[in-house]
Amino acid sequence: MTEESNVEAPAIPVVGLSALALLVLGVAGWLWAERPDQGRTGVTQSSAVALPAELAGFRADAWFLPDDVRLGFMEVPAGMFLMGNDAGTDAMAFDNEHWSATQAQGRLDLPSFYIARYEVTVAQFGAFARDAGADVDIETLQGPPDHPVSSVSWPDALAYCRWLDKVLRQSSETPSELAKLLASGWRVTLPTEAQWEKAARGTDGRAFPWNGPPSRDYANYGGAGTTPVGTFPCPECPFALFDMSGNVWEWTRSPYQPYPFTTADDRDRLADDALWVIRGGSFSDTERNVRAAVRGGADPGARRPFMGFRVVISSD
Ligand SMILES: [Ca+2]
Ligand SMILES: [Ca+2]
Repeated sequence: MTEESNVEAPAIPVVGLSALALLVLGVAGWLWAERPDQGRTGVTQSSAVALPAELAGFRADAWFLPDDVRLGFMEVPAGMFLMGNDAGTDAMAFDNEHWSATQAQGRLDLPSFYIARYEVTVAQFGAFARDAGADVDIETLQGPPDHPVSSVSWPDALAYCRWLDKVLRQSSETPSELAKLLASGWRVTLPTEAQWEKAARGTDGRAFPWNGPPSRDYANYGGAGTTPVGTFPCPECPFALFDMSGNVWEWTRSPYQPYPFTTADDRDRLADDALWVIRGGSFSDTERNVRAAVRGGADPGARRPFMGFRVVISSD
């Protein structure tokens, strides 16, 4: 992890990623830098994590995952989707969404995967911190239990994924469908940015998950803080997912690299100071930044009140 903490969306003249000072850098994109430890007031000892006795819609006996047959994991079937945008397909597109010299959008064929219906919540992350004995940033668990967890770094998010992977493999509470996947080599991890974008926009190339103009009826953006996950019903959204737009930005496991997207170059072209892709915008962003194709990049050590994550169960 580097000393500096950058959050960057190259070529995106973003406003509203937070109230913190942003530096607009034009072609190079914007970023701001500060040391990740600045402003931190300490850590919460894992033994001191307070968890609710119960939480409506979630299972206190199953790590506060959603109370449904697959613990909130929604299947995204295998197949093609349209990734990326340019001004020809979306007037609000940023340069870093453009696919290639000849194509505005790419057609990418992904194997099936499962993605969490909600962002990871404060209660879920608290269950991890207590069970795994992880001492976490004091900001992380201060929100209400059904809000998205935030102020989590990229390693924090991956540690949660590894823990959830372990407990799902070990527990009799794990739905058989998920247990079979895990037994056959699938794993709990962060989505790639391609998985994330397919889950957000489905297969028809839409700009917003709800396939219409910007609307605060469907997502928490342009506001002042997080809302409980699932606050904004979106029956029009693909795969019955919530908060793919807004609430908190979501970490992915993709390093920030130019399109066309491929995982083949993730390691070969990984820079020492690589940024990792964050997706979806947050409560403090404008409508332009909560489009399904928006790509931000963040230093892996960045912990911000507008950045969280959700998990996938993936075969790769
Ligand atoms: Ca989100
Ligand atoms: Ca790549």
